[in-house]
Amino acid sequence: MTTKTAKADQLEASVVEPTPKDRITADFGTKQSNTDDWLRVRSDKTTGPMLLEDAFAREKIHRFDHERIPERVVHARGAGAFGTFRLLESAEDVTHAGVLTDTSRETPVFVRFSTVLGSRGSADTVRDVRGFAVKMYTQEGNWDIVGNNMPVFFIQDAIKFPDLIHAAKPEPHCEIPQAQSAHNNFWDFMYMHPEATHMYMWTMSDRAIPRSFRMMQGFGVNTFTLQNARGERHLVKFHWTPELGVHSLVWDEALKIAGQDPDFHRKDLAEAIDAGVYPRWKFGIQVIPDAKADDFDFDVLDATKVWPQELVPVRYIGELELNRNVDEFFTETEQAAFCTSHVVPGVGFSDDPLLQGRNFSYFDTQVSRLGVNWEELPVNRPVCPVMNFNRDGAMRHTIARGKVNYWPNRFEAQPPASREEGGYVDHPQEVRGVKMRAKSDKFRDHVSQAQLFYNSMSDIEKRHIAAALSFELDHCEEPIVYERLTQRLADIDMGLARAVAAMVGGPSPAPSPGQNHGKTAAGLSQLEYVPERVTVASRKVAVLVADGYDAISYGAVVAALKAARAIPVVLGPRRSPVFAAGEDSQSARGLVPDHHFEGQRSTLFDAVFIPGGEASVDALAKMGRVTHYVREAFGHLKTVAATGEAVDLVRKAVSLDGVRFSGDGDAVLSYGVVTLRDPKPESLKEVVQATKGAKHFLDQLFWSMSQHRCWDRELDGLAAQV
Ligand code: HDE
Repeated sequence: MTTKTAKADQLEASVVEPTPKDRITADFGTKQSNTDDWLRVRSDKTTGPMLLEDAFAREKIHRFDHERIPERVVHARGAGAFGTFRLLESAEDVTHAGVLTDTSRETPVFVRFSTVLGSRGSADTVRDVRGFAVKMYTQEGNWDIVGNNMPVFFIQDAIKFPDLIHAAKPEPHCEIPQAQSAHNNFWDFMYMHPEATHMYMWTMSDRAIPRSFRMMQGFGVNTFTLQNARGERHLVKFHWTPELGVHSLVWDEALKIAGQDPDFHRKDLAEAIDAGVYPRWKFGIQVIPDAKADDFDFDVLDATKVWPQELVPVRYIGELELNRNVDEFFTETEQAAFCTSHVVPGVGFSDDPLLQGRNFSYFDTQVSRLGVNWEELPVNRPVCPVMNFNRDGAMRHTIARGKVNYWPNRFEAQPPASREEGGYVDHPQEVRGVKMRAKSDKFRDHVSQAQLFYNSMSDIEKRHIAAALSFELDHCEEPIVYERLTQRLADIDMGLARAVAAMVGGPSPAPSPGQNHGKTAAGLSQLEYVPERVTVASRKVAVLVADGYDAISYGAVVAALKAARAIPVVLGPRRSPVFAAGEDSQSARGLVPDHHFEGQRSTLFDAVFIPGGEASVDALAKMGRVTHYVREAFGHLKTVAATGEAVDLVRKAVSLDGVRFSGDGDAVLSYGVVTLRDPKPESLKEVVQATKGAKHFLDQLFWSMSQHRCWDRELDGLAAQV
């Protein structure tokens, strides 16, 4: 199902959908009778030379030779989808932008998510920032919010961007490593730029390994402005908060998925949309009136700082939904081009020195990647009329009728629009100062917010940050890099610095002259972002079966999962029919698993369920891959569920004293392991109320899955090394 929007209608005009009745032609339209053999001189015995005369063969090869365009210099790997933006509450007190004041509108959007460092063919699950670029096709023109899944950035001034990216991308002498920040140059740069301290605490947190694009926040990062009809200007930050909560992979899982399914995130997005579980985000704004810009300890134009929610609350006013996959990756996702400078009346820029530089960079990069007429490409075209006297250039498509191509002209044709006609009017701003290469003094504090972020993490998140830093610095073989960096960590937290130094080597860090201020702020720990209601929608559950499985518990659990829009995926020893207890090929058609055990690893699922059945469980218990499945899922803190005989299989696989298993008849949820030894139909009735402390098997299963991971398993040292 697709949602009809003005953009969908417009794109339809560019769509070609060949039917079996169509015949292959050359690009110039002539039908071709043979597209497989190059024209050549053949004798009875020999295949002779090929003829240059074969225009069709040459055209085919020429077109192929030029299929690639330069990949994006950063954010090369990404995936996108179309959707809609709905305004739930007018923000007319702060802006006159139609898209933020007219609650009756549905604005079509295109969103592209990306990693930053890797090439176009790199893996999805690497540790990295994720891009979150939104193009709103508004009635007043395109508005691009080109954001990330973290609210701050590494640098304060755009002039540093080439250095940052050179240091972070593969090293110049060997082009190693691909899509990784774990190398000398990256961490050397981080040390040399104390302003990066806050941001690398974010990239070392679980935010850098999201479970799904659908489960991460988005932030505009830079400080933009909004103007209302009275001409008053406000500074603003943009937020996208996912309906499904903010969730991450665990590191071991992220590493494995990079090999097992490098397309994990792009598949996840496309599959969820195809399944009709449309991802949604709330849209929020943080607003500071112009007159209050100086009221804060930090500079409100500094992109290495958040605006703590205690000081500037987030006001949620809209909703974004993605509901249509692209028809063709290259023409839509790859040719999509975003520009921070694309804004609509009512939205403007601040003097944020990173934003000012970005406003120059994006248009420029699109010209080298796509050519000067890139805004005419179907995915980039506004849905409102475009009229001006920009002309010509490579690949111009528009045919502009008329005698003049300049303004003013004798016909008074196509004059600029007045404010009343919707013309963009720049906010009049008084500017004074001394021309020099320096920013305001408030830009100099690089530690307070790094501390604020670290202090606000839960214990589990702090552990993960220490582990991530230990992994990354272990990849830096030059002592000057890891020793200086661990000393820098002492400015944030002494315990963290010492723990990392003990892992990566070098002297134990000396105490920092500064003190940790001890403050925390809301909204920084991702564990705060839980869905408003218990949901398992779009969660993937591996259901492991072999011949002789118990059809009753299988059927009840699978049906309940499907009803809740979770995605059960059946795995068996082979992808040909498997029979339930009491069935055989004479009496039944059997169940054809979606995959065999070697085809899909546990890493690709959110939970594992094994129904009982004596013969099935006997067979599964003898397969090392199945034991590994359960151990690995347990080690990755996922819900593991079993009924009947499978309870013992799970008990043996995880072999842990800390996990309490069910007695006869009871359903027990312990450390995210949900078991029911005696599965009678009445004990498997549909989900009643999945809440903490629920007694019923399906309620326990759903509750446990909705929690994403069982963190207690890790905190109590039960998670097996996998
Ligand atoms: Fe970008 N960035 N960036 N960036 N950025 C690009 O534009 C740049 C920055 C972001 O899905 C490039 O079209 C400079 C911050 C995203 O197509 C390029 C600076 C944030 C995407 C560029 C920054 C971003 C890009 C490369 C420092 C978060 C992918 C290809 C001043 C708010 C958009 C392209 C997509 C892409 C320049 C910093 C986000 C070269 C100079 C901060 C999501 O123009």
